[in-house]
Amino acid sequence: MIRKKDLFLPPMEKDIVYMQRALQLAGLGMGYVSPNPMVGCVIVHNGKIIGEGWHQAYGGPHAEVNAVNSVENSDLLAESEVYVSLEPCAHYGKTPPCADLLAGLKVKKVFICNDDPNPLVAGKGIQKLLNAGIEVDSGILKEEGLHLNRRFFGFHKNKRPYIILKWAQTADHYIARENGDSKWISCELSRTLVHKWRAEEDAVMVGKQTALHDDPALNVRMWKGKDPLRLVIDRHLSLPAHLKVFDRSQPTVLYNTVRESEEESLTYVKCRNDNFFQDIWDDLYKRKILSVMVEGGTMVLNNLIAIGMWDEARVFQSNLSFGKGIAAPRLVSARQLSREPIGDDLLMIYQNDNTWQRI
Ligand code: AOF
Ligand code: ZN
Repeated sequence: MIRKKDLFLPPMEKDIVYMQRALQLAGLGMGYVSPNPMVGCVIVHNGKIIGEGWHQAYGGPHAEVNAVNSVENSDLLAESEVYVSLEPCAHYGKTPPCADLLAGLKVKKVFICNDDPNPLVAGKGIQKLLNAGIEVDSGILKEEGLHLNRRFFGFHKNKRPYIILKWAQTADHYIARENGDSKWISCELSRTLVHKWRAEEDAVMVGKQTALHDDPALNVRMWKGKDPLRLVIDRHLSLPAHLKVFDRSQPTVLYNTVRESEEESLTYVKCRNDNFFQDIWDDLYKRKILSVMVEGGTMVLNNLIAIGMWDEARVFQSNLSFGKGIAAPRLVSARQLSREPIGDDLLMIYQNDNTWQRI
């Protein structure tokens, strides 16, 4: 919470601090609001925060509504400044337009972090505020906002999900032993973190070999959150039915070149052999899947790296050495964003410099 000290901040610095808070609140929606963006809102009266809110669940009230409802003395609203991390919406969707709400309250000024790429909103939300005589300042902490909602912005711009590659490698850069066994390279804390990530992304993907040899459940067990959509690549539909990915415990899509069908929570999507991945992204775009975490194996990871079809990579490096085995993927056009210890491992996060410019 920002308290007394904000009274003494110069204007620009105060705007940054309040927008930082709006972005922090927005982040609380992670894993619950997709395919909507994460949005936070802070209402300030005379240098004091009098209301806060964020978009908490898909289909639920928007950030501005929650923030306005949290204000105890609504008489203060007309004298208040509003900091919202996304351009207030201008359309009747699951809720009425937030721009109308703020315009009706006749708030003093609205500070915005990012414009909304949604064609129903883009520019129209700001215009509604201006038409109501409300001052608008947009673009505050724009880069931070783009990063927070990189899945949402990337999805709308590129018309495909945001793709996160994830793998664990040994200190000597092997992803598996010679027999394909890749279990237990990373430590328990790293594996827990992967479960948190699964709850944050809309879908997780594995290739045939990983589904077969590791038999992963691809659900969220070591963390609290929703299970992602499971995506399995099995071009010739040769995977045996006893595998966990077929247990119907959570929605699963099998991408193949053989058939198209839907039974219970198991969906088969037929892709063209020569356009396999593009067909997958097109299908996921239609399903409004904003993000996919690719959990292996080596072939899928290497294929995606070779065609430059990834946005972010999260690589755990353990202190084990195998001496020989299957080489870990090597990223191309990668820029390291961070490097931090996770238990006994080192976690390195990279972004793809080529696709990042397009977000
Ligand atoms: C806002 N504040 O907190 C969010 C906004 O279906 P609906 O009614 O929930 O509308 C979803 C769209 O509204 C979404 O695609 C995006 O353009 C915008 N999200 N806008 O003013 C919010 N979450
Ligand atoms: Zn809204």
